[in-house]
Amino acid sequence: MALLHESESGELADEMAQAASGSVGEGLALHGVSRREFLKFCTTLSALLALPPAMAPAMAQAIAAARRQSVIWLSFQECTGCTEAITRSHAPTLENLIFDLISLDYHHTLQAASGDAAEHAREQAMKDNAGKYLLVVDGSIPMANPGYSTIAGISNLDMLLESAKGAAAIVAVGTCATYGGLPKADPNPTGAVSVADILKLSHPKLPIINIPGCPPIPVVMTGVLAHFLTFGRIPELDALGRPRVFYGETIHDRCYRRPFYDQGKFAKSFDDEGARRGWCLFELGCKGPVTYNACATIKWNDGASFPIQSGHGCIGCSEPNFWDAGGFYNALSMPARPLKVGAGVAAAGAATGVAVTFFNRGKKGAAKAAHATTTLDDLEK
Ligand code: FSX
Repeated sequence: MALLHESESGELADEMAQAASGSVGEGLALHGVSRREFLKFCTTLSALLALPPAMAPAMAQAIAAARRQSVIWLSFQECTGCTEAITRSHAPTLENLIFDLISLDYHHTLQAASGDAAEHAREQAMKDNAGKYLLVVDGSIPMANPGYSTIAGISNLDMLLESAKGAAAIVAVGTCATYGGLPKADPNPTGAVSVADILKLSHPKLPIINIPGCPPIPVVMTGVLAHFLTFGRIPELDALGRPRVFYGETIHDRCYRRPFYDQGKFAKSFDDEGARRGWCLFELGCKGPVTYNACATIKWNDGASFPIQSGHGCIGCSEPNFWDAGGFYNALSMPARPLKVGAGVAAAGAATGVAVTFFNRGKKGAAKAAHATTTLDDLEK
């Protein structure tokens, strides 16, 4: 700003104020976004949210008429991977979100302001949008000692409680915020807990959306924010607080290697013939069968790929306690026995694979009906 001529600086300030105070439609016009481009954007968004294509025009109308949603984003004990991930979102992009759809009033990694000015922005946004802002939180909260993690001298716990008071809803992004994640891994030296662990007690009526993943899929984060903006309410959630539209199926349910699993064809090492042929990575530790997430359908980096497509099994990063749930390269134990029987007996192996598939489908079906996580213990039983 200091480099701009005074009149230019005034124009820019006016423009920003207008975009911030007006509707999304006004903001879009200000940025030269055409109606056609905006409709295309809404079509992508409705597909992402699994809405019928006919919803796109209604969605465009709702978004254009809405005011830019105030968002306050707090980061606690985490690695900043969640913020790194959201900067790679492609539908909508983070730029779409920030400049066109939301008013990101506080995010200490992305905002230009620092120190007192940054804290003032948070306080002002809370005051101006009381009862209406979305509070996004990544990272876990240390309960063993408030001094383990502070922002502007305020403990994570105090900042969470204070910022949650006037929020319309909470969005916990990342496995750290949703379940405690890496900081909570055994022996949990900071006494890390999740956002819901605290807010379910202090603000029992406040809606909490959990978006797990270490990090979560970028467009799942932006998609949930866009959903709130379009419909003014949170999406349908499962028993763990996750949006069903993104976490309703396991990675395994939609994995393109699934036919090999069903035929009992498994890679035995990362460089064997099976691996080269793209066979199932189950015996190499893939946690796809017990992991609910959309990696196999939405994928990453503009839909380019996801871990299993690049030759590595799913590590189950969006499931509770995944750091302590066994080694990344240990196969889920249940199907290991019958699969070994199948070695060298191709036909029997295929039949065994099918039987195991049905067994697992039964297990997963039951878990799905209750919408609970299928655990390694479940499969062992
Ligand atoms: Fe945790 Fe996110 Fe993993 Fe990292 O903010 S979910 S350690 S990707 O950064 O919180």
